[in-house]
Amino acid sequence: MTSFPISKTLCLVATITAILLQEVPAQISITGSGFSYTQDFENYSGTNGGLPTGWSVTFSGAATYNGQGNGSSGTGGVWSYGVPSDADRGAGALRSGTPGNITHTVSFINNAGSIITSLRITYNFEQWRYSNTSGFTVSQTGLGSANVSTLSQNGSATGTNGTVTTIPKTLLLSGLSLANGATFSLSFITTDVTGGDNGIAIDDFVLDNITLPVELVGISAMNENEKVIISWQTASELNNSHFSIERSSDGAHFWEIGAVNGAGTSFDFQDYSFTDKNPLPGKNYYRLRQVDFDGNFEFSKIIMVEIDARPTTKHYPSLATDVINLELATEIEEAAELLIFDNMGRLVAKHIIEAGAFTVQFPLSGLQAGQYVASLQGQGIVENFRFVKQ
Ligand SMILES: [Ca+2]
Ligand SMILES: [Ca+2]
Repeated sequence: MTSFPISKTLCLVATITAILLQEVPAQISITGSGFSYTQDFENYSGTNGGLPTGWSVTFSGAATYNGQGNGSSGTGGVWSYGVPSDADRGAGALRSGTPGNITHTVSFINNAGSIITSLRITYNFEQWRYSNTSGFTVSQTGLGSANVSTLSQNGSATGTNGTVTTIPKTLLLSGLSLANGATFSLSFITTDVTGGDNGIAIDDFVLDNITLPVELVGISAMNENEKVIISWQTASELNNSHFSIERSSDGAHFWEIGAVNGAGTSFDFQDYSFTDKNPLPGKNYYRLRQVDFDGNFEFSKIIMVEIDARPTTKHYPSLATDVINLELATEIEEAAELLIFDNMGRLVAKHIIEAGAFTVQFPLSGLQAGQYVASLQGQGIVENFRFVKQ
């Protein structure tokens, strides 16, 4: 009997996982309210990868890079437009033939440490070759409902082959709420209604006028001789009417104890301080309420300063006959003394106030009619008041 070896066919199924590494375009980092970005494209080669950092280009058709030129060529694709031998370049495109839509995009990231509430975009639309209607349609991502359509240019410029026509475009976007860490981009999409040869370019792109809301960079409070000095600083301000200083004894219920004018709108550091001359014994919680001109407000964080719980006394009557009553604000922790001096400054009576006392009554027997000064003295306590014995 012939035996046939069992042939095992091992099918190695190779699963190939294609990992598509999608390149995230580098973003231009907005670092603060004084930030501005200018791009003149003077070093732009018009070749693949030659755009400045933060810029990218995409094609709806075939990618075509034509290098540098003055607009005399009707070849579709990306161009670094400029007059030969002139250093001035612009990032351009000519929508003709296979490239289809050519889109230049610039991307930014908010690293200002605060939300951005407004910014300005400026650029020059340049026409380098003209045969019919073409232009840039400008769109944005990441800026919410901000309308950037006025940055679009539908090609009414008529410059050709280096006799460039420039149309300055500018747009201030306000009312933004661009979070720290958020990104946004602007895209310049070439449009060509009838397919003629139209060369257009972006040049002298500027992003500036970054405004942040009132940006508190520090708040502190210190006890100086039983007064509390509250200090704070802002890095920038937008429409800042004033700061209201609020105090609380429990950290929950706050009352206004004063106000300090704001700087309005400022891009410089501003220093502020406020002195609470009558802090509460014990814990004092403070916060700032920053109020805009339109009434919108925002609270700072809460800070706490502790003041020694020294007794402040209530005493009555000031026209006394038999007794003086003392009410301490809090129970005293250690025994104190009440010294009574006559009009000549002579010590005429001394009473001990036991630790734990809250209300005390002192007899005035033995004192003649006249004016006296009572001095409450104990650990950390010195408090004088006058009274008259009738
Ligand atoms: Ca330029
Ligand atoms: Ca130019």
